[in-house]
Amino acid sequence: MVLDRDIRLTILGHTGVGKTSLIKRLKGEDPASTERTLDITVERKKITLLSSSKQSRLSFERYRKYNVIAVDNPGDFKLRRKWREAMRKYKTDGILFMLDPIQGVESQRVAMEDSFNYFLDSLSLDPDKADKKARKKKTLFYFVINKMDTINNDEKKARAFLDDFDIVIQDYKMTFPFAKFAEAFISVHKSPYEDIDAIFEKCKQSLY
Ligand SMILES: Nc1nc2c(ncn2[C@@H]2O[C@H](COP(=O)(O)OP(=O)(O)O)[C@@H](O)[C@H]2O)c(=O)[nH]1
Ligand SMILES: [Mg+2]
Repeated sequence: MVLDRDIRLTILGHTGVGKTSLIKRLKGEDPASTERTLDITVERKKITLLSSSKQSRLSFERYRKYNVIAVDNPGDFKLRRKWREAMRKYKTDGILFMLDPIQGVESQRVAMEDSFNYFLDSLSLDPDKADKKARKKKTLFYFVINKMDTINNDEKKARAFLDDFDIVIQDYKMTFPFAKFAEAFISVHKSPYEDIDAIFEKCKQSLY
């Protein structure tokens, strides 16, 4: 009996938002030391979600493990075509798009637009076919605001920052009517493990 399930995520976002740090945290490594990411890297980690211990002993969910397959990507604009390559190669269940409230909005909005276009390209290089596939596609778009410690964990401030991306997010919603959308406010460096885990918990809920 196979209990394990996969959660395949592509981690995208502008340079320096904390993509690699998040993956390090997921793997239980110290996120404090990261180096510039120059290529696609695939990280795998088998996790037991915190909610599983609350399940009945008779429930499969209690014993189920999730293989998180996290595809880390470089954020520099010159390396961004790798995003499409990553999604074509590793057949993602969804995109985890990270944002940094202390970096400028403009460059991050461009990254979000690139993420939209490259994801569509990964469905088909024919734009019309890609749009058609997008209309039926069940997928997940998770917008994660990182570095909450730098804005005193002010969620109101973080929401106001996220509002600056609303135009693009609305386009995602129109293009992918069957997609699930989620948002999280974390600090990879400071959040307790439960808050990091909650991201993957929500991915599970959206995908299964
Ligand atoms: N203050 C703060 N800095 C962070 C946090 N997460 C990541 N960083 C820092 O942001 C920088 C870029 O992180 P990195 O993971 O390499 O970003 P990437 O380019 O998106 O992979 C590093 O100096 C990290 O230490 C956080 O939660 N709070
Ligand atoms: Mg990186």
